[in-house]
Amino acid sequence: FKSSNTLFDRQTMVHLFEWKWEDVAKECENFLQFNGYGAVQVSPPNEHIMIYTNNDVPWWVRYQPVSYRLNSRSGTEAQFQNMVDRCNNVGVRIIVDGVLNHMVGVGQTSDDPGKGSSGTASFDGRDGVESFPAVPYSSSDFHDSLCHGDIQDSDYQNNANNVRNCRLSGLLDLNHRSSYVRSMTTAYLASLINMGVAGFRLDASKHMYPEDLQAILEKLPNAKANIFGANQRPFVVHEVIDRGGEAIKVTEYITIGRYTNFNFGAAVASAIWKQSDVAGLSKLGPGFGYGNLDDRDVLNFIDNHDNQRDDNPYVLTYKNGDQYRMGNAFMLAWTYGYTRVMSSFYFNLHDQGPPNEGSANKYATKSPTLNPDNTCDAGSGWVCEHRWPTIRQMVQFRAACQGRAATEIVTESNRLAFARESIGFFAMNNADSEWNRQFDTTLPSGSYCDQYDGQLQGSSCTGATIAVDGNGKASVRVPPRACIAFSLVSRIGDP
Ligand code: LM2
Ligand code: CA
Repeated sequence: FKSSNTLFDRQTMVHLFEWKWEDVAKECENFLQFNGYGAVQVSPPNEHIMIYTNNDVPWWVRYQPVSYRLNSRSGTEAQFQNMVDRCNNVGVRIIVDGVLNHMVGVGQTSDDPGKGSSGTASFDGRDGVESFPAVPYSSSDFHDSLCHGDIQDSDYQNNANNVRNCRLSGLLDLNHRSSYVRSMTTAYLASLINMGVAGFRLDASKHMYPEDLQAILEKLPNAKANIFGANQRPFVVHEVIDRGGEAIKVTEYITIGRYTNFNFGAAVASAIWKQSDVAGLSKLGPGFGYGNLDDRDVLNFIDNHDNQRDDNPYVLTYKNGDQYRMGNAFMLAWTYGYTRVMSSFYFNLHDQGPPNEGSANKYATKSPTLNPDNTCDAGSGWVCEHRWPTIRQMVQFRAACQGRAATEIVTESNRLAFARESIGFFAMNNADSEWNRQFDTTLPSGSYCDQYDGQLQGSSCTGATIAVDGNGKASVRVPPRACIAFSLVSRIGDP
């Protein structure tokens, strides 16, 4: 379950949070395939509750399944299949956000009565009723007999069973010890694999026993051979938040896939905020602080859809502007793990949903629109970090440098530079003065265009150019609080 199932030269996935299937399909065809992106993590495709509040539909309705039928705010089953096919046709894989831990919340408010019908499915999630005929699940499929209530804050430190058997913020907790629940969840994931998806981001894996997940995952078919080749297991990344000090640890999950490494974004943010030194990021990998396991165990990312919404995020987000660019650039230049780029919509409030077409159109999700420079038009409400010139070029940089070690590591106070052997060179200057020095870039002689703040357009460079001599040496000026990146991809005058 560890292999990303991406093409070899496409080594980053992007989370197109809340995008519609038709828009994802177009993005695969028009942009992702040309910019080194290997896969898209999509929002949960299953039927979910709808809540209308504040002239909006909150984004988190997607995390309250009412059935495993594929009708969601992002589109229908036919549109989902069409997206999978079109993305696979251009070599971009689809990773589904699988919500297996729970169904809906028990519902207490007039906005959220906990029952109703959504898409094609009716449901009644009220406490004790717990009926989901479109799966079907009934009250005996949930954990009420083991725990009838919510996970308490203290459980995270000292009661792993409660974290797995009690309700996560009021959400009805499925019992995956039951062979029936296992068979329903396996069937759901298997149907997606048979539609051509490459794998899963499993929501709330911390809240499910690894042995139950293993039983569910073991029964899955291989990824479709006509797309992925023979005998390929689906890719699985478990969402497990473990930043130390908790009863449940990421090590419990590494035999059944990768885990979401929340320690990575935390380390990068603290370095860029100068709570630590970016020079120390030269050790960011297995053994760096807590929770950074082997290369093949981790999915690394700067922020995700949850922690970007924290009151005072401990990670960098699009709201940090240039610092966010630096963080992503480092992640993509560095050798560690499989990487994921976040792609957001602008928000002020935690619950705010994606850009929508208003009440007359039942708050249907809007499509992103583009500026002439191929970034997303902020007026459409989408941030599209994955299209920011720096980020998209660093994704290409990463793709080009795949398999090459980080060598010639140079550190100074608040500064870090390294080469990706004979393919690329990266320097990050988090100090307040220019970093001007000679480096061994390991690159063939030539003239290179900076991919961090410029880009190669035909044979001209819109940013700084760097001359590498016959010994691979170059004098590089890295502006304060910025990076420089160049690679064979940005060699000027190459055919
Ligand atoms: C996750 N990973 O483990 C998701 O990444 C995260 O986004 C989900 O929370 C969570 N687990 C459950 O899948 C989000 C959101 C919550 C929201 C839930 C369910 O962060 O705020 O909870 O989805 O939609 C909402 C209300 C909450 C209420 C609950 C149940 O915000 O106040 O609790 O529904 O009705 C009474
Ligand atoms: Ca659970």
